[in-house]
Amino acid sequence: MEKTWRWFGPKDPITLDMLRQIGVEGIVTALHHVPNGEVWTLEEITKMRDLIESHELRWSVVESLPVSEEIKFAGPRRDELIEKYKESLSNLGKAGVKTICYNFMPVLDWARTDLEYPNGDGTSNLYFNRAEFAYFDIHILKRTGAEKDYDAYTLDRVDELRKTMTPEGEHRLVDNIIVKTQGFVNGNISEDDTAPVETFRQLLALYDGIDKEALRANMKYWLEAIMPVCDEYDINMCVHPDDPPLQILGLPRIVTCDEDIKWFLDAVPNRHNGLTFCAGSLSAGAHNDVVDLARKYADRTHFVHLRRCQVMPNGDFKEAPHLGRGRADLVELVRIFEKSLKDRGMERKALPMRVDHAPLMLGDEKMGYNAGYSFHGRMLALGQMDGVMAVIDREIDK
Ligand code: DNO
Repeated sequence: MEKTWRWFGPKDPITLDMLRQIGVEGIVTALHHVPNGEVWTLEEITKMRDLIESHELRWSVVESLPVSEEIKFAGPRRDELIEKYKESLSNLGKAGVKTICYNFMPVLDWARTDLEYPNGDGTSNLYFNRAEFAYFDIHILKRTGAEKDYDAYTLDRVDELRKTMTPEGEHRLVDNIIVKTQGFVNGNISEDDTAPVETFRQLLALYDGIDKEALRANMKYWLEAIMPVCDEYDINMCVHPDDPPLQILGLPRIVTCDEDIKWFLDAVPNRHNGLTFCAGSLSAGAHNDVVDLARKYADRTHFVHLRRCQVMPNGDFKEAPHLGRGRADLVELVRIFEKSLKDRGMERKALPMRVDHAPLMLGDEKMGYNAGYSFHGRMLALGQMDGVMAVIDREIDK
């Protein structure tokens, strides 16, 4: 696989020159300054591509070209926004950037409650505490009927939490769940939103009456509309699984498991309609056998995120070090993807892979990086995955 790295553009303190030094081959980025729903012009795309290429790297993947909420919930501006999306796609195609990651999660791009959960060795990772998330839902968001979505054990934990929760604790939860994790991914809420909870409630209301079937129909409608452009420019679309792959906040989620993946691939049976195999997100669902999913869907996978989660008996999950304890066997996944490329007569570099979230370590915590995107932690993980790939490639080529 091609070794890529998520880079947040010219303002990223981790520079392209630094990335070349650590063996990165391709860049994963987006035009983060273009507001969600606006067209990515050929001029802006070319500027970014040329900047990357001037450092002898290539722009391998767009992560993400965001799908506007109105496309997801089928609002009145849906067709207009789809036309804009198609224009952005054809501009990317003209510039030769042909792997596009996106997600179809309503409102919330991804969810964590703790961004610096101590690992006990001086490093920290991202963490999802189910009880804290339920507390946010029930006592901060005050979503009608929220209690019904949690089991008795989690509700007991919420009651315990309530006894010790402080205003600062509540603020931290809001910040982690809907501000810090969302702002930098072109989310709906930005760091300077003065009333994020209220904005968030309004966003959730947009999905009143949209169930799983309706969201699936909207995804199919959207995919069918954009496939002709993808065919014309040979663009591979790859949806990111829902993170975590669970139903949350009463919202429908439709990329969570084997049946969901099969559904969207079959609904639009075009090889340009594919998957971002995010091992981390999939492994956060105890129902997913991640290795089995990789075997099944390797040939429709256009982009790989290597990461693994450890799921606790109480429903919490923790992001584990890449070669540490976790539910996705990353060595086996590398073997499956490398072998699939070989079996299909494809170049090893034809499939971009990036290490995903990694620990904060060795001073990362002071750098203000976007949540999950440390430098030292990711560099270590990339070195580990690079080593795994080298061994697997030798094994496969024997
Ligand atoms: C978080 C990421 C997501 C991902 C998008 C893809 O770290 O995994 O924000 O980039 O969901 O559209």
